[in-house]
Amino acid sequence: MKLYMAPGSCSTGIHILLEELELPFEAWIVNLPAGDHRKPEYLAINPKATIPTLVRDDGSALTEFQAIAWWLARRYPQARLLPDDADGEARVIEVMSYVVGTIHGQGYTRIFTTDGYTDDPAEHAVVQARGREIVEQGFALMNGLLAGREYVAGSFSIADAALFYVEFWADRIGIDLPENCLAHYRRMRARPVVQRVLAEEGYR
Ligand SMILES: N[C@@H](CCC(=O)N[C@@H](CS)C(=O)NCC(=O)O)C(=O)O
Repeated sequence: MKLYMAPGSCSTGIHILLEELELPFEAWIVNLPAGDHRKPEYLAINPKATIPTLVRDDGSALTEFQAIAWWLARRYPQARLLPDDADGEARVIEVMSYVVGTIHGQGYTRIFTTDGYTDDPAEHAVVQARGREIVEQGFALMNGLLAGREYVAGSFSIADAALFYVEFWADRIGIDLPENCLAHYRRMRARPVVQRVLAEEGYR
């Protein structure tokens, strides 16, 4: 398989899952600042111009974090990356969708890609402040959910890989994580696979 990714981006969550599953794959770095994701070669693989993209062994490309994570968990069930019961599985997808769609998609995008929200540089600060507010509200919700639990679903699941990458971004840009999210982040960073993935992506 081939993972189209960028170090330290949301694709880090999928990178973690691939390594947790001990699957062989090729890492293809997409240089986002250089605009490689908008070049015809990449658009031929993923016309949405986003990472992550996972090209499977049959040559088909799968996009969207949640879809890739869910497919990996279902295709390789031995690692038990999803609860067995429908309710537990739905709860994991509920969290993952909120993390990717709201904390990342509505919060961090306002902070990292402010230009996409306004052409007026004078408005940047207010857009970024709103992004930070969305991110902080998101972590407050996740904090409640993690009370008394080591991982989102009790044991490690695909939702933890999603929550990890937004916690990692908080760490990078100085957003304080509430207590249970901080404990979750530290727990994730203590996992050997996460340490290896971050080292491979150039982080300590
Ligand atoms: N909904 C997509 C969003 C992925 C996404 O926003 N990825 C970012 C990197 S973390 C990206 O591709 N940014 C490039 C762009 O949108 O121009 C998913 O779940 O995979």
